[in-house]
Amino acid sequence: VLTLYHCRGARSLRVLWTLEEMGVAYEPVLLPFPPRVHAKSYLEINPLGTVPLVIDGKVRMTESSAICLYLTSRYGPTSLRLAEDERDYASFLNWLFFADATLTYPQTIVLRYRRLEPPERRNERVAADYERWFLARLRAVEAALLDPQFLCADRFTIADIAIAYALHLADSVVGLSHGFGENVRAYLNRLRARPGFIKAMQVDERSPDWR
Ligand SMILES: N[C@@H](CCC(=O)N[C@@H](CS)C(=O)NCC(=O)O)C(=O)O
Repeated sequence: VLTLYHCRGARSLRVLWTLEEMGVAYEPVLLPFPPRVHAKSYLEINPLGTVPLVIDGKVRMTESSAICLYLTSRYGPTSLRLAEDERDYASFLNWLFFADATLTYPQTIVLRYRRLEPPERRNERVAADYERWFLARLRAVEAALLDPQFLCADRFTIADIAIAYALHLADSVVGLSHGFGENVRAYLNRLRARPGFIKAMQVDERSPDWR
């Protein structure tokens, strides 16, 4: 059975949510955050020290959006994925990559330099710069949701999971939801009401708390 290494609130929630939406069987391994400090033996399995890590037979993956894409092809067919000949396919791929590289990464800088570093290493100027950077990029999501309920193809897909996780992180961990527009706020609330998200959060809440 597929194994998912997860920490509370981490990007591995994207994978957890996808597994729950698809009804794929998995075994969660719930680690304290950051594992490289609080679960040192994890470095023997994943030298990067990061979550997610998915082990599925001979397959081993560490990038959250790529894992979601893998699951939809390996365990599909599923409406969570767009086929290459669908009209919004390019946009689907773009949101999937945008989610981590553009919307999640700057938040990790804010979190680190505002909260995680010891007080003498914190740097509010860096945190504020990256907060502004994140909120400026978020305008692309606000604009894309002006009309539709979902980001592509008028249906719920892993592009929504990837982006909604970044919004969930901003709201529940980093504390940046004051910058959300109305469309983004309503979208996140809608997606959080999905049974798949609720089930994923039940597993997430069993993970060690680090906040
Ligand atoms: N781009 C990767 C990033 C993975 C990553 O950095 N995960 C964070 C948690 S959200 C982590 O494990 N950090 C612990 C560390 O850096 O020691 C992804 O999308 O999965």
